Amino acid sequence: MSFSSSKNVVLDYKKGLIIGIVGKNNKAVQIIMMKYIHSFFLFLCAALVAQVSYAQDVSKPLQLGLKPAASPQMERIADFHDGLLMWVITFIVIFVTGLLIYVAIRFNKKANPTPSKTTHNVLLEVLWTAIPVLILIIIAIPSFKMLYYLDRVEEPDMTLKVTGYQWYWGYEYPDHGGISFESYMIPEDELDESKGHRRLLSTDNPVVLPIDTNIQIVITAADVLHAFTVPAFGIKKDAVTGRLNETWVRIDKPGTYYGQCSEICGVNHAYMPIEIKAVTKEEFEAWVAQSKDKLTYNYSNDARVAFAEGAF
Ligand SMILES: [Cu+2]
Repeated sequence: MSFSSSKNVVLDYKKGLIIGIVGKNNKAVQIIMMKYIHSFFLFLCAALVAQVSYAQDVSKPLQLGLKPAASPQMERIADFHDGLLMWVITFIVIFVTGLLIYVAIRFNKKANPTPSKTTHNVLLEVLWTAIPVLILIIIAIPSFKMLYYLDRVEEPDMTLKVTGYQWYWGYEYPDHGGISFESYMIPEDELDESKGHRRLLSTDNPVVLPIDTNIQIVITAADVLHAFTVPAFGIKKDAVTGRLNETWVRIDKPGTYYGQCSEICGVNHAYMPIEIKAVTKEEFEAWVAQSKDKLTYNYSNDARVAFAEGAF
């Protein structure tokens, strides 16, 4: 093998691999395999490049694992999943597979022609009850800790109210002069790539939120069940008519984040995406200032109550 350049090393490696598999004399098969392995290497390189260039919050083809976290909430969820849970399930899969293989070899009809008639073994029964319980307790302790962490924030800096409708989302900013608007998916024939629109994800009125701020999110629905879900934030909460569910987020970095309704809510369930633009605090204040008149309902609170009671 020559070490003159990394390209040569790869080529020699591939040649060696092919000759090793098909033998020295089969030239035609060697050429076909060379092509296959060549495309595989290209694919691998493309996948690596894609990994880097997709820093935006969009799922990519053949993606494995969870989306990159954009909040401490999602970071904790990912750590819990990739850490403790992955170790536990890997150990269980290896142990059970090993046990099955052992039993199939050691106790098949040929190897063990006269099987034992044993039906009870106290120690074994205690163990196979106690060990799973122990594993569940080990998982439950950090799991409950995290559930309480995700549940609510003690002192929120601001509140966003989300309402699910068939089939769009409504947003209100009670701490910012009652800015409120509705957010519809941009239909496919109106997508504008120059504006960075994404099919089934971009909306006409994206939610704008500041980074590094404890944001309380209260969620409800006005007609049927919906669910407000933003994977990069680690949020998935049911939107239920007549109830106000609560969660919170603290966004780490500016960017555009996407989510979708996650509770089947009717024929256009797939067409009510969530688009959140996370901006710096200064940019958020500027957005609030310019949106106050544009995006605030003109009627007063009394009018809203009258409206809700069916006065008009
Ligand atoms: Cu839905």
